[in-house]
Amino acid sequence: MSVSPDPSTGLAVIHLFLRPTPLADRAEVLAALDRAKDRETQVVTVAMLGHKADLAVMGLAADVWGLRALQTELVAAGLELVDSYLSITEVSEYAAGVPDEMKAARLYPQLPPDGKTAWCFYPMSKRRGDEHNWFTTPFDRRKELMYEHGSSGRKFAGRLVQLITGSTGLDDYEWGVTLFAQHLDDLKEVVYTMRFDEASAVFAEFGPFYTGMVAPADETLTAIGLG
Ligand code: 76R
Repeated sequence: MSVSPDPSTGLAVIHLFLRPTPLADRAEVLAALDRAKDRETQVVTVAMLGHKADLAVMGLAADVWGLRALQTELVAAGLELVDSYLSITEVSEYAAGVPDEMKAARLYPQLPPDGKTAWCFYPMSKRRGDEHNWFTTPFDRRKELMYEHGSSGRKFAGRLVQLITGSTGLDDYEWGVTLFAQHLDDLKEVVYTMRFDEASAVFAEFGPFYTGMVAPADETLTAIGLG
């Protein structure tokens, strides 16, 4: 195998959105997921709601070829890949001063969190318009805005786990946002609340939203008709 272009720190994260074809084979899908776990890839399976996809598989790994193998084996098992997103874990430049423990949790998250089965994913960027341009805004001002953002996020402590992964140069938006909560309305409330924070109200641009329920792989496959 060629030298792997693994992230120098943290994990690569692939969100795969899939749909069973008539050739889909439940045992092969389960075997592909088990093999990924054997390669130390963290795998989260989600039964999706709505037409965008039936199944989401999140893979997190230090080893990028391992993520490629996961994708290859799921497609070989008869799943059609209808969308995807690639990003990597990161410590935000505005969180440089946080304790090492918190940095480690951002770079090496343990997923999925217990009891939080309401799941959504969306990609987002910060605006680069003539009037409002995040990237021409001075660092200290951006830091203030992110501080406001963090304070508003902390009001959801215990109700929500967020994974913000960087994708500038890797995929179409600048970040992937993956949220885990107990109830669907927790997802709605946090996103709605943040819309009023200046960092989101003035600067955020959002891609499509994907929503579903986190469940063990066998339960997820049964739910999407791959019994
Ligand atoms: O890492 C930290 O917890 C430190 C504070 C913090 C940073 C630096 C933080 C806290 N976030 C940070 C960075 Mn966040 N976050 C989002 C979204 O829908 C929207 O409007 C935005 C999507 C949510 C829901 C969310 C939740 N955050 C970022 C960045 C990177 C910016 C950069 O580096 O330029 C983005 C794009 C982003 C977006 N954030 C929190 C939350 C929550 C709930 C918290 C509080 C976490 C806690 O302290 O428990």
